Amino acid sequence: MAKNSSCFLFVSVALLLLFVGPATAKAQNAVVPVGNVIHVSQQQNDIHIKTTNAFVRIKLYHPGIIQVQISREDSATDFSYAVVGKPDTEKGLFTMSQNSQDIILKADSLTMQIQKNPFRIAFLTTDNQVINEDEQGLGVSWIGPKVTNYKKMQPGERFIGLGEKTGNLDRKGAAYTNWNEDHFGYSVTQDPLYATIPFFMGIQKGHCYGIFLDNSYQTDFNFGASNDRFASFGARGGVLNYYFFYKNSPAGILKDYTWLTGRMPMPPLWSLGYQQNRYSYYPQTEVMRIAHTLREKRIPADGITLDIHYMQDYKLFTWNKQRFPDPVQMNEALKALGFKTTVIVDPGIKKEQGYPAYESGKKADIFLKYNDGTPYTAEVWPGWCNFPDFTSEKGRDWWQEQVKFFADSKVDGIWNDMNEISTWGQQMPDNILYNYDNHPTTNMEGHNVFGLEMTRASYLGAVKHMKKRPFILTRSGYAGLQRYTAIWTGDNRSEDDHMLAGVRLLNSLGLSGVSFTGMDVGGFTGNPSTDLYIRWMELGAFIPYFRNHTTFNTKAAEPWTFGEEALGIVRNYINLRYQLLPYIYSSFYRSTQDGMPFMRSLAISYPNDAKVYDPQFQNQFLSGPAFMVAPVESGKDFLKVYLPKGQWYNMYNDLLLEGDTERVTELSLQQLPIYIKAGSIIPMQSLIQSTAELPSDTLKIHLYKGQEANSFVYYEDDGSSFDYQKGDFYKRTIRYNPTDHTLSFDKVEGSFQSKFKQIALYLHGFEKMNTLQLNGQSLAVNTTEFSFSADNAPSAALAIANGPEVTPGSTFPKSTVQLVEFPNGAGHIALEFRGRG
Ligand code: MIG
Repeated sequence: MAKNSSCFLFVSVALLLLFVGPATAKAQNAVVPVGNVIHVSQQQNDIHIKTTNAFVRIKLYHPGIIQVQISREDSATDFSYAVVGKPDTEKGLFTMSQNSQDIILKADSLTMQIQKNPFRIAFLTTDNQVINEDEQGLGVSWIGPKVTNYKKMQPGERFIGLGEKTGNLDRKGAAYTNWNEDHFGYSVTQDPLYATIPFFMGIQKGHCYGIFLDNSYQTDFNFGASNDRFASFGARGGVLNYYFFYKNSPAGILKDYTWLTGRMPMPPLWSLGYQQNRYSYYPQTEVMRIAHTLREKRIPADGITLDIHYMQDYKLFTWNKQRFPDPVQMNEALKALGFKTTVIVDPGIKKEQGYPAYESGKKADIFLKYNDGTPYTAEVWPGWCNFPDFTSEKGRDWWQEQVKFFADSKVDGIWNDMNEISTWGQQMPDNILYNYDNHPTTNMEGHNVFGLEMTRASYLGAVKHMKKRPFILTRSGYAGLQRYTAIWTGDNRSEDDHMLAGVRLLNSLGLSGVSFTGMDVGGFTGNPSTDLYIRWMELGAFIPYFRNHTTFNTKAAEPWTFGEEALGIVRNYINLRYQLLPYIYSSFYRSTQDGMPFMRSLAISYPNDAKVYDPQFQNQFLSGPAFMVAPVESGKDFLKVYLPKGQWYNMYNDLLLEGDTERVTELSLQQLPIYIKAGSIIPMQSLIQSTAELPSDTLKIHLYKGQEANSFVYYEDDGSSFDYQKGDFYKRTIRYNPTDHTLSFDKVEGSFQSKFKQIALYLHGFEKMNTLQLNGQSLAVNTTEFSFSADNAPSAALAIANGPEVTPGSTFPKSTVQLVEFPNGAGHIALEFRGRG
């Protein structure tokens, strides 16, 4: 059987060559359709189909994930830089039947109907409703090596995701190209930008699906731009290799997409603190001045980043000894102050006789070359450079060894810049060859994965030499980058629409499997107004990677540089972030488990609510499960906010607001509009100045009364080593049950000792209290105030005040607050009830 089919394939290739061969010139211009099905065979979970002009392989990859590969030659491939999930080998994932018109594949959650004449794929629910289908007239076709799949645009269909892409949350009517490029001070409509993630989700009539086109050539997506007929995706070369996901919720699809392309490891705790950047802080005394000023002014911070001026003539793996006479001593001194150092790296290795990195790279033969065997040379900061081929194992190994330089210098983070590759002229020639892990290819296929593979080498080298969790940041990347690195959105401008565009870029990255994302808060080029700076920093406290950065010829942008009022407000929000770290860290833990991003477009929780796509509300997002943030441009007095269905509390005054409403909110510069979802469980800690400092031993749990049961997985570990992978973590689920008024704590999992010995419970929105019990025993209640503001807050701006009235000392209706030992049985548990206030 197998023998017969391969024989058949051989003959058909020969026939194809006979027919197509002589007409090559013409075929270059022609649209070559996929054609009709002429043969079908099944091999375990794979279906092989030969059509008039193509070879198709359909693989039932994993429940809810189907891989489709279509190519002119029989060249299906299992090699991918993005995919790490292995296909299920278990038999019987689906049943196949066919008649003269169709092949029907039935799996647990969906049905594929493959029409034979011409070949068209439709994905259906098990009750035969269309989730997604090939456009009947256009299907799949080639023009030269360029392949495109045209899908029928369904009525009311929306499209979200596609990674680092500008534009609206709903991408309908727009088209995008994936080709990693550097755009200094880009416009808010620029496309493409720095990174490629060819994955999007479609939503129509309550159905939700995902499509990941795993092809690293330039890829092109069209969601009904300049046409009323189709949504298409295609590549400039290679196999049309896509994965179709069906789980009927964005969260379910994200879980499967990150199962396939991998999930982030736990970040080092310090990388979730505030990061102070500038292009560039030097010399050493200036770096120390910044660090000391942050401490003196009581602005919590964990990171200082060194930009290109720390290097000698911009040469990688060197320190400029005039500016930084003793980097080890400086980095140790920073550590003593509670700071970690991140340094920038670029991929270009200066071509200079006697420069060790160049000599050793040349000797190890790791540089990218043209097809005539000479190294590719281009100009970037250090002058004329060669570039490691990160798609070769020896290139990555070489880089990993270079990274030891940073470990030896007591650096904790590596910031991968310019890795699109960006060079002066911004035109990387096509005829540069890549090893592509022994699948030799040209820049046309290698370009988009260069950045990803650079971060892989940086990550592995840092893990190897630093012997703890490193922080890795990148500008460029490809699908799957979350396995190695955080990403930030490059050279934005200090303008209102850039702040909002940045929110959408980060939301879109979150919809594309990347949780650890950031933007230059305050803007990279130009100078923000004081108001814009404040608004952006307020927002920054709620985004995943919180760094302030600006370029060399702008006004300084540290929190104290915009006056006392700005400093007070900004400090307030940074303080809040530090108090929220137990919540933030636990939310990142969730990203490591199921790909749920920390920063969530409202489309994740409310995909079928048209309002969340409305341009006036599309920038609202959830920061973790509890906080809904409504970004505000500078100079506004009022903002219309949309509260999705359910109930929400105003964070500042505990006022309960009914959802499914639009509200006009009066603004004050001190308060970014933030709402807390009813039922939320929010673990917090006392204020610290950096994560190197221990908080008090009380975990403060804020509970917001709700109508629906809710739970929160609390997670803690040492924040820096990999021991958590061996079970050394502290994890427990906290559950709120509004029916019997209980808050309960599941048994602890893991061997780690929590840094908290007691719990203080803060109840929001509860009216009266009769009894308050801990495991059946009555507890005293006090009315200690809790406020989100800390020292030096301007005019109590963030105090939570005006909650519903309760009589101090009164008790709680039929409530049992069940607290199981925390931590691990030891310690006393305090409950505080915030009454009025
Ligand atoms: O050509 O290293 O996006 O954050 O400060 C500019 C200097 C190179 C671009 C990065 C920016 C960084 C800057 N880099």
